[in-house]
Amino acid sequence: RTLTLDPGAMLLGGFALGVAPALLEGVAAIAAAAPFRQMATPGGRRMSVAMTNCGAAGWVTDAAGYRYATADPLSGRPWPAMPPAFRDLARRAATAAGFAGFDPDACLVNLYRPGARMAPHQDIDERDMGEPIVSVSLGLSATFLWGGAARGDPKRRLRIDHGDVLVWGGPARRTFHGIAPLAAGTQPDTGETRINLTFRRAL
Ligand code: MD3
Ligand code: FE
Repeated sequence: RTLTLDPGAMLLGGFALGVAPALLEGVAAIAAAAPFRQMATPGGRRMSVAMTNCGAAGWVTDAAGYRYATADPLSGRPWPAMPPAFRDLARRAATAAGFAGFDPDACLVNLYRPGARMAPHQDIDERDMGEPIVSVSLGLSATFLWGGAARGDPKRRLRIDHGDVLVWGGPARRTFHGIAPLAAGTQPDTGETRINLTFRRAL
């Protein structure tokens, strides 16, 4: 199913199903070089989602704030390169959603275990907000929450499943969004976890 959630926001149901095994192999290789870690918010709280990155830049948070960094703070080394299968999928999804020409330089990899959540927020650390964001869901299903351009706007709930891709751009780019606490379960490809790949043009 392909569904327009809002102008500029599209759900491409199952778009990544065929390449999911290749994406998960990529995640394993990335995590071997740059392990998943639970980063601290600027306010000093540990995030429930464990994160790593691949690409020229990676999203990080610590006491100094939210930002993109070209090196992994844990190792001081550059983030692992973005696997070609990641970039290809992101570009095909962006094109299918009307954003031809997207070329991500950052992929944030989010690992959710049962109970992990992401509080509603905007993604505004990227330099050019004219570029879309492509998000790929793998493993356990989750409840995606999305509101509007203001924090207080009512939230809608959408179940997102293994292989689903969401693309946000244009007028939807500043939408507040989050993930409800992950329900426990088991999924053949990812076990007791959900993995989300979020492709951005950061620099
Ligand atoms: C709407 N990740 O990493 S993906 C994030 O499933 C993030 O891990 C969630 O929000 C996850 O920042 C949600 C869907 C998503 C991603 C980016 C967006 C929705 C978005 C950017 C703008 C508007
Ligand atoms: Fe986000």
